[in-house]
Amino acid sequence: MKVPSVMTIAGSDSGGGAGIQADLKTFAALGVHGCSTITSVTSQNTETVTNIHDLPPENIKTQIETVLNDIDIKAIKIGMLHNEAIVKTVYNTLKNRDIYIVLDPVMISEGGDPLVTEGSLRTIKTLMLEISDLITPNKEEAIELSGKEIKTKKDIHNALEKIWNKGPETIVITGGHINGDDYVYNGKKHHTYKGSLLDIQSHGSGCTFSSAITAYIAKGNKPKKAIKKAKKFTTQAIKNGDKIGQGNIPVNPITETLKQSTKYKTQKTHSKALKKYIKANPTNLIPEVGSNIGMATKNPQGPEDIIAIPGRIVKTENKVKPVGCPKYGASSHVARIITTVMKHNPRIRGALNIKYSKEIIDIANEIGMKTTSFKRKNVPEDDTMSHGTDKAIKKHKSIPDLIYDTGGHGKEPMIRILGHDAVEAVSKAIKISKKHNER
Ligand code: PXL
Repeated sequence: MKVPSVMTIAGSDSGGGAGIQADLKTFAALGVHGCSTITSVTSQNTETVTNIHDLPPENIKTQIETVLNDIDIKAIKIGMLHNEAIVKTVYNTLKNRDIYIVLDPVMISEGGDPLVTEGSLRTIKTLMLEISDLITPNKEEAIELSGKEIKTKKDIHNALEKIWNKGPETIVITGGHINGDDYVYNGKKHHTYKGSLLDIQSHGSGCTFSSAITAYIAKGNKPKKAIKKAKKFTTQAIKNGDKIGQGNIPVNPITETLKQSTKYKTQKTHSKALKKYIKANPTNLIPEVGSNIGMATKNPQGPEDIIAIPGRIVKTENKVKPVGCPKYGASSHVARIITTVMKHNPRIRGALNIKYSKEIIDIANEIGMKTTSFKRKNVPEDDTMSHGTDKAIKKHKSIPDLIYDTGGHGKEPMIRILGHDAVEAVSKAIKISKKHNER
């Protein structure tokens, strides 16, 4: 099936945080084909807007028409319309077309710089509201559009109803400048979509939200569903933002998609490792407490980014058997080992624990593996895995192939095999198992 196409009509933010740049990233992350009509080119960074260059209305008209004449655009997002001539051009070009329009009534930048002239604002209030299907004002924009003060929830409802009478079928007053909740009205009922205020001075969240709604509408969602999904998407994009410059934090609409794809790739490698282990059937390596195979994604944020087997791998009737399907966050034990190893070398992302015996350590040394150990009595009991792994690596002065301990009171001795990924760790274990069986 063809991916749906959408268009953004908005300003360029040279700092890459808001405007066209945020819109196209959002479209890409949500799997729609994004077209763009640039209305103005802003000279901007994370702190300030220093210049705005408006494109000629004739050019804006041809950007829109040239795309629409060829591509089946399912929905259009409209953002920054700097002057009155631009508003009128966009209005005239779209008024007789039956395409779903999402309007983000942009007025000032996060840094407080005005992005529209008075003439633009006046015509947005009439012409743009008339042709828009869904609009996404923040609190200040809703006050401007409705001419009503907003202090209480009743005020929000009044403003929504007032704006609704001017044309848009669905209105969301976004909660970023209120309490994090979004307020939605569609002429029938008021809805509140719960959210929480994030303690992040973000840049581009409004653009991302309206673009995400546009993408979800184009993918066939009803407005209310599109708003809900877009809120979730935008919250992630805000949370994933980094301090790129000295000022506000640009949203990052792409990272969540990349994280999911990294998790998928890691899961595939982990699954390959587990299959290899089951096939080799190294029953001689399974400890009393069971084995586990773990692997972290690149750049893990916590145990939730480390995959392992929930009930470990046990030995039954001379077969090794995983107990449960591999899952992210399944083992804090393995997670602590891998997290500690990755602090020393982020490229070593796989680990596996096997049974300890002096003979197994001798075999590993004989076949040229680097081995090292720690003593349980020398590390704090509250987090033996992190402290023990750290101590062993520091003692060895590099990452070994395996780290062992000879046990403690009520604690089975254990070997942890490390590798760049789970497959490499498992391969090392299988080598040891074969040598051990040959004896
Ligand atoms: O976030 C509103 C916005 C929209 N469009 C452009 C912007 C900004 C905010 O800075 O720069 C081009």
